[in-house]
Amino acid sequence: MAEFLPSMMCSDIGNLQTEIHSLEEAGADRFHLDVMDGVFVPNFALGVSDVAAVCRLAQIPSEVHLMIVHPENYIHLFASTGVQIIYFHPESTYHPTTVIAKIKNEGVEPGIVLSPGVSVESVSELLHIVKYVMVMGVNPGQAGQLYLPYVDRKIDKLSQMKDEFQIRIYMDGACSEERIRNNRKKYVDGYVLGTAALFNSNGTYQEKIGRLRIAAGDRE
Ligand code: S6P
Ligand code: MG
Repeated sequence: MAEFLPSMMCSDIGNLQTEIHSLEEAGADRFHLDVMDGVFVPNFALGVSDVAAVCRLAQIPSEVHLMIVHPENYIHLFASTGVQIIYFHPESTYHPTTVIAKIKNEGVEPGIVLSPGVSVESVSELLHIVKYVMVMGVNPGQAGQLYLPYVDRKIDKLSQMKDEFQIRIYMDGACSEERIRNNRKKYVDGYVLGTAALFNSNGTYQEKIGRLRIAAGDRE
């Protein structure tokens, strides 16, 4: 069954508790929490206290997506919030394997995020030591962007490596109902849901996630 990961930077953050509750009722699997520093990407999103608040209020697990330079300096800070997975971009640090080791030492699952311009080949050594691989369908930094179709090739390539490396593949950015339906035959384990499928449109979260389950082939 595909996992659905609402991107909370797209939610109504002023009503966080209600949003969390409605999304959990609708069957969300994990909350996706974007952290931006204005340097690695030209934007700001959630901060440490927001991440901690979601972890405190939620029944389901959360994951943090660090879009910051030198993530190695902040692993302890984010691990202390209670997140289950810490994702970072390998190109945001000189030593990605040190970041992975730091995350593991905190008892948290490490994950890597591949921006559209980052190849599978350039992170192949890391695939031996992480299980969670997030492929971005847009450049990091903004919600509401158009999907970059050349990313399909990366999904196909990673899918072929899935058994060998025992990885789980996720997609972040422009994950629409149509994209989820088209990916049925691929090996994608889950989708970050932002404005393309879940937020800023009419209908309840229950209805929308229900439709996405059908699109993913998990429900008739
Ligand atoms: C983007 C960020 C994402 C977005 C989400 C937006 O830098 O990492 O997690 O919040 O993907 O989704 P959408 O459907 O608006 O592209
Ligand atoms: Mg993200």
